[in-house]
Amino acid sequence: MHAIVVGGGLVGSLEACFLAKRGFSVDLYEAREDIRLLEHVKGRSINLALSIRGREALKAVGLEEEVVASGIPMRARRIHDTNGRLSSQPYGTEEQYLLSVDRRKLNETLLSAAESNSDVNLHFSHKLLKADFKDGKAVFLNSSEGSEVEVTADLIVGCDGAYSTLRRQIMKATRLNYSQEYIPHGYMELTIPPSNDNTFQMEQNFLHIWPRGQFMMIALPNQDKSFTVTLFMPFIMFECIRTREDLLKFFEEQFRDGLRLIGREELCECFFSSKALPLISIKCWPYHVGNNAVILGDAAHAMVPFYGQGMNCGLEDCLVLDEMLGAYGDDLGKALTCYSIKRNPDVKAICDLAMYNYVEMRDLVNSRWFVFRKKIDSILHFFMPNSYIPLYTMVSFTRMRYHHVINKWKSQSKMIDSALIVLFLASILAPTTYFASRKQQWRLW
Ligand code: FAD
Ligand code: EGO
Repeated sequence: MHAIVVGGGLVGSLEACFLAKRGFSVDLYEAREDIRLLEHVKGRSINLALSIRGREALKAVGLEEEVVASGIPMRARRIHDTNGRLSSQPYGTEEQYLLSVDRRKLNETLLSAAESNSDVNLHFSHKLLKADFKDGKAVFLNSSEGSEVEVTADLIVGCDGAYSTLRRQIMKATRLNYSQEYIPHGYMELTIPPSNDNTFQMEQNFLHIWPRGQFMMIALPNQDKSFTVTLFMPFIMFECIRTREDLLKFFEEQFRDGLRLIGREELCECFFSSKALPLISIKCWPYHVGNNAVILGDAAHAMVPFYGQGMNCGLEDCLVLDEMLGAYGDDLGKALTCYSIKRNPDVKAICDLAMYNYVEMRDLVNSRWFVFRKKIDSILHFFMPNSYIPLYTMVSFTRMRYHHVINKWKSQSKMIDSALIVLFLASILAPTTYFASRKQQWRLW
């Protein structure tokens, strides 16, 4: 059988590997040039946090080891307060850590792995224009030659990101439910360079977080000993920072240690030469049409990045689709229907959790609260290792289905609430009954 994969990003290139393994002959079409041949790649986020779900998907195509070897483990969060004081909390046990991976490097690894299959052909500079699902036809614009190419296939898989063209085509063909939401925050990437003697300027095996309520900053380590810093802030605040003085004053007050590490000159240079990028959350349903097309990754579910799960979820999508193709063999229609039905509650759950985390982190007034909340979590987990598992742990370090995570989290919260009520009542009633019984005794006496 012949499959077309639209998009050669993280999810598209992994999906090509999966389909080749299932015996499909695969043609992958990517709108950009081959990033492996480019000096400079423009676009989003330089590094990403890879966790268990993404790793399991990579493992299934034999790439886990290679990717893990080039990533940097982040074993704990390190919280920076406004005075530059630090506090850290481990993510869990020895095996529970995030990996900071380079987006470009991971994408290159996946493309090369896909290409190494004799039945996979990669076509760069080919942009999907439209698709016709009646006869499984897709039309691409070859931007290097300015010509249009028409291709037919048994299966079209859309991995063309949040602004997916294939999704728009599916919308015209079927009753696709769709909703999107831009949040008030945007993000901007900055860099903490390596020190003069070429070492990391902060400790490397941490996810560094500067929680400040309305805005926040994080930093993930890179292999070249730099850190990529991401500042999340409402667009209106970005717009309020107009001059060097505004910017330096803001950083001086909020991120003094960060400012020193980034460098004043470099900060101003970078801040004023880039613009804040938007964050969008997208949900839709179903993910397939008929028996020949389906969307995966951001094309099916863009989420806000406040859980570090977008890519992990997209890679897990490939794993779930592969499971369905395995179970229903040649009946593509059934495999795609079952994929949509099985994946929907989980996709909805992680989009909601990501949005919930955004609201939660935004409303935490400062870093003290952040640390406090994480302490409570770890204390409860220490005393009830099986019945209380922190939400973050379930999402990032287990492959529990996302919608089961929400259910367990809700029942845990209920349990904690009841325990608190019992404690509260006991603390009122116990002394009262005690004194009441003493009074009784006294009367008898
Ligand atoms: P994309 O990476 O967007 O790839 C889509 C590809 O399709 C692109 O190569 C594009 O050129 C191509 N394309 C688009 N249109 C067409 C067309 N018409 N024809 C042909 N090709 C086309 N996730 C994590 O798991 N951990 C993190 O730490 C994390 N951090 C993030 C931080 C930020 C600031 C942001 C914005 C996101 C973050 N994510 C993270 C999410 C992650 O980046 C995405 O979920 C992931 O990149 C989705 O991969 P994708 O392949 O579905 O889409
Ligand atoms: C109370 C305290 C409630 C992404 C803390 C909720 C997210 C949330 C964006 C971190 C880690 C990978 C990330 C933690 C919370 C990536 C992440 C977390 C950010 C921002 C991120 C944690 C890229 C939320 N994981 N996380 O527990 O360390 O806690 F800070 Cl802005």
